[in-house]
Amino acid sequence: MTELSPSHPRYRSLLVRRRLAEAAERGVVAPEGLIAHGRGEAFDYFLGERSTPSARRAEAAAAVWLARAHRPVLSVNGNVAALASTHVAALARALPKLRVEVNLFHRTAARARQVARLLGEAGVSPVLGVRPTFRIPGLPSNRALVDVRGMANADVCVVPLEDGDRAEALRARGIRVIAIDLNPLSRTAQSADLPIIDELVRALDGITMALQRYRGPTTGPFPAFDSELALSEAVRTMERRLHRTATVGRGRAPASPRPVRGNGRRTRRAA
Ligand code: PTJ
Repeated sequence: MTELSPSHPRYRSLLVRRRLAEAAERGVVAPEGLIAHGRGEAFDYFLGERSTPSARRAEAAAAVWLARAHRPVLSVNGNVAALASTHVAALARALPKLRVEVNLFHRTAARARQVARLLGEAGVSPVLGVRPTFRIPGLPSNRALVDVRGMANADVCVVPLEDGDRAEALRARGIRVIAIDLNPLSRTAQSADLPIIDELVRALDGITMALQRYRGPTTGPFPAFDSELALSEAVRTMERRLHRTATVGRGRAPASPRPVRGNGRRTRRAA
Protein backbone atom coordinates (compact mmCIF):
# COMPACT_ATOMS: atom_id res chain seq x y z
CA MET A 1 0.00 0.00 0.00
CA THR A 2 1.34 3.46 -0.88
CA GLU A 3 2.60 5.29 2.19
CA LEU A 4 1.02 8.69 2.63
CA SER A 5 3.41 11.47 3.58
CA PRO A 6 2.19 14.15 6.01
CA SER A 7 4.17 16.64 3.89
CA HIS A 8 1.84 16.05 0.94
CA PRO A 9 -0.19 19.24 0.43
CA ARG A 10 -3.41 17.22 0.37
CA TYR A 11 -2.46 14.76 3.11
CA ARG A 12 -5.74 15.06 5.02
CA SER A 13 -7.77 14.53 1.91
CA LEU A 14 -5.67 11.47 1.01
CA LEU A 15 -6.18 10.04 4.50
CA VAL A 16 -9.93 10.44 4.25
CA ARG A 17 -9.95 8.83 0.80
CA ARG A 18 -7.97 5.89 2.13
CA ARG A 19 -10.33 5.47 5.04
CA LEU A 20 -13.30 5.43 2.66
CA ALA A 21 -11.58 3.03 0.24
CA GLU A 22 -10.86 0.64 3.11
CA ALA A 23 -14.45 0.93 4.33
CA ALA A 24 -15.61 0.16 0.78
CA GLU A 25 -13.42 -2.97 0.75
CA ARG A 26 -15.10 -4.08 3.98
CA GLY A 27 -18.51 -3.37 2.46
CA VAL A 28 -19.47 -0.55 4.86
CA VAL A 29 -19.32 2.06 2.09
CA ALA A 30 -21.09 1.30 -1.19
CA PRO A 31 -18.90 1.67 -4.32
CA GLU A 32 -21.22 4.52 -5.28
CA GLY A 33 -20.31 6.16 -1.98
CA LEU A 34 -16.78 6.73 -3.27
CA ILE A 35 -18.19 8.63 -6.23
CA ALA A 36 -20.44 10.63 -3.92
CA HIS A 37 -17.39 11.56 -1.84
CA GLY A 38 -15.57 12.83 -4.94
CA ARG A 39 -18.51 15.05 -5.75
CA GLY A 40 -18.52 16.38 -2.21
CA GLU A 41 -14.76 17.07 -2.33
CA ALA A 42 -15.21 19.17 -5.46
CA PHE A 43 -17.84 21.35 -3.81
CA ASP A 44 -15.73 21.65 -0.66
CA TYR A 45 -12.85 22.86 -2.82
CA PHE A 46 -15.08 25.60 -4.18
CA LEU A 47 -16.12 26.53 -0.64
CA GLY A 48 -12.51 26.82 0.54
CA GLU A 49 -12.60 23.64 2.70
CA ARG A 50 -13.83 25.48 5.75
CA SER A 51 -17.17 26.25 7.36
CA THR A 52 -18.47 29.55 6.05
CA PRO A 53 -20.16 32.00 8.44
CA SER A 54 -23.44 31.09 6.74
CA ALA A 55 -22.87 27.36 7.43
CA ARG A 56 -22.06 28.13 11.06
CA ARG A 57 -25.34 30.03 11.38
CA ALA A 58 -27.17 27.04 9.89
CA GLU A 59 -25.44 24.69 12.37
CA ALA A 60 -26.45 26.93 15.29
CA ALA A 61 -30.05 27.00 13.98
CA ALA A 62 -30.02 23.21 13.60
CA ALA A 63 -28.88 22.88 17.21
CA VAL A 64 -31.88 24.92 18.38
CA TRP A 65 -34.31 22.83 16.31
CA LEU A 66 -32.79 19.62 17.65
CA ALA A 67 -32.83 20.90 21.23
CA ARG A 68 -36.53 21.74 20.89
CA ALA A 69 -37.55 18.59 19.03
CA HIS A 70 -39.51 15.87 20.80
CA ARG A 71 -38.29 12.98 18.64
CA PRO A 72 -35.13 14.02 16.75
CA VAL A 73 -33.45 11.43 14.54
CA LEU A 74 -30.10 11.35 12.74
CA SER A 75 -29.95 9.16 9.64
CA VAL A 76 -26.69 7.30 8.98
CA ASN A 77 -25.61 5.75 5.67
CA GLY A 78 -22.37 3.97 4.77
CA ASN A 79 -20.37 7.14 4.07
CA VAL A 80 -21.50 8.79 7.29
CA ALA A 81 -20.55 5.74 9.36
CA ALA A 82 -17.12 5.48 7.75
CA LEU A 83 -16.33 9.19 7.94
CA ALA A 84 -17.92 10.29 11.15
CA SER A 85 -19.04 7.55 13.61
CA THR A 86 -17.22 9.17 16.53
CA HIS A 87 -18.69 12.58 15.63
CA VAL A 88 -22.18 11.05 15.49
CA ALA A 89 -21.53 9.58 18.95
CA ALA A 90 -20.41 12.98 20.27
CA LEU A 91 -23.60 14.58 18.94
CA ALA A 92 -25.71 11.84 20.54
CA ARG A 93 -23.95 12.46 23.86
CA ALA A 94 -24.67 16.19 23.61
CA LEU A 95 -28.35 15.44 22.89
CA PRO A 96 -29.40 12.24 24.68
CA LYS A 97 -32.91 12.29 23.14
CA LEU A 98 -31.41 12.00 19.64
CA ARG A 99 -32.11 8.64 17.98
CA VAL A 100 -29.50 7.36 15.54
CA GLU A 101 -30.88 5.24 12.69
CA VAL A 102 -29.15 3.31 9.93
CA ASN A 103 -30.71 4.08 6.56
CA LEU A 104 -29.16 2.75 3.38
CA PHE A 105 -29.88 3.33 -0.27
CA HIS A 106 -27.87 0.28 -1.39
CA ARG A 107 -29.29 -1.79 1.41
CA THR A 108 -28.37 -5.33 2.37
CA ALA A 109 -28.92 -6.82 5.81
CA ALA A 110 -25.16 -7.38 6.13
CA ARG A 111 -24.32 -3.73 5.33
CA ALA A 112 -26.94 -2.50 7.80
CA ARG A 113 -25.36 -4.66 10.52
CA GLN A 114 -21.85 -3.46 9.65
CA VAL A 115 -22.87 0.19 9.79
CA ALA A 116 -24.61 -0.42 13.11
CA ARG A 117 -21.52 -2.18 14.46
CA LEU A 118 -19.28 0.78 13.55
CA LEU A 119 -21.68 3.14 15.31
CA GLY A 120 -21.85 0.85 18.34
CA GLU A 121 -18.05 0.70 18.54
CA ALA A 122 -18.00 4.50 18.56
CA GLY A 123 -20.36 4.48 21.54
CA VAL A 124 -23.78 4.99 19.95
CA SER A 125 -26.55 3.05 21.69
CA PRO A 126 -29.18 2.13 20.71
CA VAL A 127 -28.73 2.02 16.94
CA LEU A 128 -32.07 1.81 15.12
CA GLY A 129 -32.85 0.76 11.57
CA VAL A 130 -31.11 -2.60 11.39
CA ARG A 131 -34.46 -4.39 11.29
CA PRO A 132 -36.87 -1.85 9.73
CA THR A 133 -40.44 -1.93 10.97
CA PHE A 134 -42.11 0.64 8.70
CA ARG A 135 -42.11 1.71 5.05
CA ILE A 136 -42.40 5.42 4.18
CA PRO A 137 -45.24 5.60 1.63
CA GLY A 138 -44.50 6.84 -1.86
CA LEU A 139 -40.76 6.17 -1.75
CA PRO A 140 -39.71 3.35 -4.08
CA SER A 141 -36.11 2.92 -2.85
CA ASN A 142 -34.83 1.07 0.19
CA ARG A 143 -34.50 4.45 1.88
CA ALA A 144 -38.19 3.97 2.66
CA LEU A 145 -37.33 1.23 5.18
CA VAL A 146 -37.34 2.86 8.61
CA ASP A 147 -37.97 2.20 12.29
CA VAL A 148 -41.21 3.09 14.08
CA ARG A 149 -39.13 4.10 17.12
CA GLY A 150 -37.11 6.46 14.92
CA MET A 151 -37.62 8.06 11.56
CA ALA A 152 -41.22 6.90 11.02
CA ASN A 153 -42.38 9.06 13.93
CA ALA A 154 -39.68 11.74 14.12
CA ASP A 155 -40.48 15.43 14.25
CA VAL A 156 -37.00 16.56 13.15
CA CYS A 157 -34.66 14.45 11.03
CA VAL A 158 -31.03 15.13 10.10
CA VAL A 159 -30.19 13.64 6.70
CA PRO A 160 -26.51 13.87 5.75
CA LEU A 161 -25.25 12.94 2.25
CA GLU A 162 -28.60 12.07 0.78
CA ASP A 163 -29.60 11.07 -2.70
CA GLY A 164 -32.63 13.22 -3.32
CA ASP A 165 -36.18 12.07 -2.87
CA ARG A 166 -36.32 11.05 0.78
CA ALA A 167 -36.16 14.61 2.11
CA GLU A 168 -39.35 15.35 0.20
CA ALA A 169 -41.03 12.15 1.45
CA LEU A 170 -40.11 13.00 5.06
CA ARG A 171 -41.43 16.54 4.66
CA ALA A 172 -44.66 15.12 3.25
CA ARG A 173 -45.04 13.31 6.60
CA GLY A 174 -44.66 16.63 8.44
CA ILE A 175 -41.08 15.93 9.51
CA ARG A 176 -38.67 18.87 9.52
CA VAL A 177 -35.60 18.02 7.48
CA ILE A 178 -32.10 19.26 8.28
CA ALA A 179 -29.79 18.33 5.39
CA ILE A 180 -26.00 18.25 5.48
CA ASP A 181 -24.69 18.44 1.93
CA LEU A 182 -21.77 20.25 0.33
CA ASN A 183 -23.75 20.68 -2.87
CA PRO A 184 -26.19 23.60 -2.62
CA LEU A 185 -27.67 22.55 -5.97
CA SER A 186 -28.64 19.04 -4.86
CA ARG A 187 -32.31 18.19 -4.62
CA THR A 188 -31.88 17.28 -0.95
CA ALA A 189 -30.31 20.63 -0.08
CA GLN A 190 -32.91 22.46 -2.13
CA SER A 191 -35.87 20.72 -0.54
CA ALA A 192 -34.65 20.68 3.09
CA ASP A 193 -36.20 22.98 5.68
CA LEU A 194 -32.71 23.71 6.98
CA PRO A 195 -29.86 22.98 4.57
CA ILE A 196 -26.35 23.00 6.04
CA ILE A 197 -23.89 23.49 3.18
CA ASP A 198 -20.79 22.20 4.89
CA GLU A 199 -18.59 19.12 5.10
CA LEU A 200 -20.10 16.32 7.19
CA VAL A 201 -17.58 16.24 10.07
CA ARG A 202 -17.37 20.02 10.31
CA ALA A 203 -21.16 20.25 10.30
CA LEU A 204 -21.68 17.56 12.97
CA ASP A 205 -19.03 19.19 15.19
CA GLY A 206 -20.58 22.62 14.59
CA ILE A 207 -24.00 21.35 15.70
CA THR A 208 -22.52 19.55 18.72
CA MET A 209 -20.65 22.66 19.88
CA ALA A 210 -23.73 24.82 19.41
CA LEU A 211 -25.79 22.31 21.45
CA GLN A 212 -23.21 22.32 24.23
CA ARG A 213 -23.49 26.12 24.40
CA TYR A 214 -27.29 26.19 24.11
CA ARG A 215 -29.06 27.38 27.25
CA GLY A 216 -32.49 28.17 25.75
CA PRO A 217 -35.81 26.33 26.07
CA THR A 218 -35.99 22.66 25.10
CA THR A 219 -39.60 22.86 23.96
CA GLY A 220 -41.62 25.44 22.05
CA PRO A 221 -41.75 26.67 18.47
CA PHE A 222 -38.94 26.14 16.00
CA PRO A 223 -37.34 29.48 15.04
CA ALA A 224 -37.74 30.32 11.35
CA PHE A 225 -34.82 29.55 9.06
CA ASP A 226 -34.32 31.13 5.63
CA SER A 227 -33.22 28.12 3.58
CA GLU A 228 -33.17 30.02 0.29
CA LEU A 229 -30.79 32.59 1.74
CA ALA A 230 -28.51 29.85 3.07
CA LEU A 231 -28.39 28.18 -0.36
CA SER A 232 -27.73 31.40 -2.23
CA GLU A 233 -25.00 32.39 0.26
CA ALA A 234 -23.22 29.09 -0.44
CA VAL A 235 -23.53 29.60 -4.19
CA ARG A 236 -22.19 33.14 -3.84
CA THR A 237 -19.19 31.98 -1.80
CA MET A 238 -18.32 29.48 -4.52
CA GLU A 239 -18.92 32.03 -7.25
CA ARG A 240 -16.65 34.58 -5.53
CA ARG A 241 -13.87 32.08 -5.02
CA LEU A 242 -14.02 30.84 -8.59
CA HIS A 243 -14.08 34.39 -9.89
CA ARG A 244 -11.04 35.32 -7.80
CA THR A 245 -9.13 32.26 -8.96
CA ALA A 246 -10.00 33.01 -12.56
CA THR A 247 -8.70 36.58 -12.42
CA VAL A 248 -5.89 36.73 -9.83
CA GLY A 249 -2.59 35.49 -11.24
CA ARG A 250 -3.40 36.51 -14.78
CA GLY A 251 -2.45 40.13 -14.13
CA ARG A 252 -6.03 41.28 -13.84
CA ALA A 253 -7.43 42.83 -10.72
CA PRO A 254 -10.38 40.82 -9.43
CA ALA A 255 -13.57 42.70 -10.15
CA SER A 256 -16.63 42.11 -8.01
CA PRO A 257 -18.64 39.19 -9.29
CA ARG A 258 -22.13 39.95 -10.45
CA PRO A 259 -24.49 39.31 -7.55
CA VAL A 260 -26.79 36.31 -7.64
CA ARG A 261 -30.16 37.79 -8.31
CA GLY A 262 -33.33 36.58 -6.68
CA ASN A 263 -33.30 33.86 -4.08
CA GLY A 264 -30.76 31.42 -5.46
CA ARG A 265 -33.52 29.14 -6.80
CA ARG A 266 -32.45 29.97 -10.34
CA THR A 267 -29.66 27.46 -9.73
CA ARG A 268 -32.14 24.71 -8.81
CA ARG A 269 -31.16 21.41 -10.32
CA ALA A 270 -32.05 17.85 -9.42
CA ALA A 271 -29.17 15.72 -8.09
O1 PTJ B 1 -24.62 3.99 2.04
P1 PTJ B 1 -25.78 4.10 1.10
O2 PTJ B 1 -26.11 2.78 0.47
O3 PTJ B 1 -27.00 4.71 1.74
O4 PTJ B 1 -25.36 5.08 -0.10
C1 PTJ B 1 -24.94 6.40 0.22
C2 PTJ B 1 -24.66 7.26 -1.04
C3 PTJ B 1 -23.79 8.43 -0.58
C4 PTJ B 1 -23.94 6.42 -2.09
C5 PTJ B 1 -26.00 7.75 -1.60
O5 PTJ B 1 -26.70 8.43 -0.61
C6 PTJ B 1 -25.79 8.64 -2.83
O6 PTJ B 1 -25.71 8.16 -3.96
O7 PTJ B 1 -25.70 9.95 -2.57
P2 PTJ B 1 -25.53 11.10 -3.71
O8 PTJ B 1 -26.75 11.21 -4.54
O9 PTJ B 1 -24.23 10.94 -4.43
O10 PTJ B 1 -25.49 12.39 -2.80
C7 PTJ B 1 -24.50 12.59 -1.86
C8 PTJ B 1 -24.38 14.10 -1.62
O11 PTJ B 1 -23.51 14.28 -0.51
C9 PTJ B 1 -23.75 14.86 -2.81
O12 PTJ B 1 -24.51 16.04 -3.04
C10 PTJ B 1 -22.34 15.22 -2.33
O13 PTJ B 1 -21.92 16.47 -2.82
C11 PTJ B 1 -22.53 15.27 -0.83
N1 PTJ B 1 -21.34 14.90 -0.06
C12 PTJ B 1 -20.42 13.93 -0.35
N2 PTJ B 1 -19.50 13.86 0.63
C13 PTJ B 1 -19.83 14.80 1.55
C14 PTJ B 1 -21.00 15.46 1.12
N3 PTJ B 1 -21.59 16.44 1.84
C15 PTJ B 1 -21.02 16.77 3.03
N4 PTJ B 1 -19.89 16.18 3.51
C16 PTJ B 1 -19.28 15.19 2.81
N5 PTJ B 1 -18.17 14.60 3.32
